[in-house]
Amino acid sequence: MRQFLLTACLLGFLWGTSAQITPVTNTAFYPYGPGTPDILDSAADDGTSGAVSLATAFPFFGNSYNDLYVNTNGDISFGSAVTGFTPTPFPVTGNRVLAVYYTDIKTSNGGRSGYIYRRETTDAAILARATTDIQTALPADHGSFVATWVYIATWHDVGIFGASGDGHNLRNTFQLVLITDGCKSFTLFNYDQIQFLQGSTNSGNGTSGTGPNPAQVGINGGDGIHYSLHPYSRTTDLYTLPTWTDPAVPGPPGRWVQRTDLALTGDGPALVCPTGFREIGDDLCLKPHTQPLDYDAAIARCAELAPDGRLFNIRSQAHNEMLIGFLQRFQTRTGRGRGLWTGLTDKAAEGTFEWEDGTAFDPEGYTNWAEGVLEERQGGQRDCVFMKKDDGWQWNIQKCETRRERNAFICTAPKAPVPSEC
Ligand SMILES: *[C@@H]1O[C@H](CO)[C@@H](O)[C@H](O)[C@H]1NC(C)=O
Ligand SMILES: [Ca+2]
Ligand SMILES: [Ca+2]
Repeated sequence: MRQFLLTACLLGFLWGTSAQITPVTNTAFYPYGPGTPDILDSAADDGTSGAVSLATAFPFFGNSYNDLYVNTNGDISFGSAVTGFTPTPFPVTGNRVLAVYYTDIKTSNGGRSGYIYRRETTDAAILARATTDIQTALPADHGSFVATWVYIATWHDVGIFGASGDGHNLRNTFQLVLITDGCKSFTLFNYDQIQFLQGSTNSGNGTSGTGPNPAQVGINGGDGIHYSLHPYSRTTDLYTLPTWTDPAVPGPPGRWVQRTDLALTGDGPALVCPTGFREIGDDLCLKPHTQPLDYDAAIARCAELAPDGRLFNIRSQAHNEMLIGFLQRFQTRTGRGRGLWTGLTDKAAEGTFEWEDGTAFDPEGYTNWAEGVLEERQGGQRDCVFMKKDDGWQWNIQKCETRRERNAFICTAPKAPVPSEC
């Protein structure tokens, strides 16, 4: 909230640049403040660093950002500043935000009530430390991770908006460390001192720093779906963050480690057909298989070619027409006028046809039986339906596993995300 008093502005001017601070010694914290190349932001309420250009793009929930915003109210955001002061529970649509301690913070009470320091770094000692921290915290999945870029933002001794009386003395110190190798990304949330839960906005008490809407601690992907919350977020347990140890992740007390590059839907990666499959229409991925195989071998071959690969079931007029051009060339290459498995069979129960993909066969729906086939040929061991050009692509029935009558076939598989290079 912006409530500037003339005296506060004057004091800010007089004190703003001269104050010295002593950084904390908590082992979770990366070096910050005096003695480092940190930038110190101006005292503010609901302020922001503005867009900070990054030397290395930071991967965040399926996107990658060339700049970030360090905001007064305990957060770093991507795409735009997030300077609101109300901790609406995640997931929230739009805000792409790392909420290390998101509440109505104000660093301009009485001139200075806190310091926000920030820097990006590729300092060798910091990179080595970040590498060790991630490898130690997540050895099974990221035991060979090597950090190439780090960003450190520290809220040192920050106070609350609407402080009154003893509320002026309530101060929090916490830090956000962003780590990437240009592909994966991680964040460390570090806490040294938590003395308030919220400012006086959102029904809070500016004397006690308490109220019904404590700070939010978490990560919001921005699509309204993907997010993660610290278990203490928006609870009075926030006071114990400096001594909290994640039971699942090794690390010093007062640290929460999260991976942050994972893709999400909406802004997620494009879906493509598996390698070797052609996209037909908008959604179908097909791979013609000209080497003839018996029916079961054809099914097995499709399963090998791609995750969830299966025999394409030619079960509609639309599919049939769509495939005509495709089948034309195909037929020439298979030679000897061989047919093509359609995926329809009655081998499980004589006379009851079903599609290989589990779809029910509707005898009243689309069929393309050659004349007399059902009456003459479906009995005995003839269970598998095929079609071929010589017969005008009409359906015929033959044995499923006769060596001399193997058929060509078409495999299909669902689209999948472009394989990650991480
Ligand atoms: C705010 O907190 C102070 C200190 O705990 C307390 O004395 C005061 O009654 C509280 N005010 C309200 C409106 O609850
Ligand atoms: Ca504020
Ligand atoms: Ca049969």
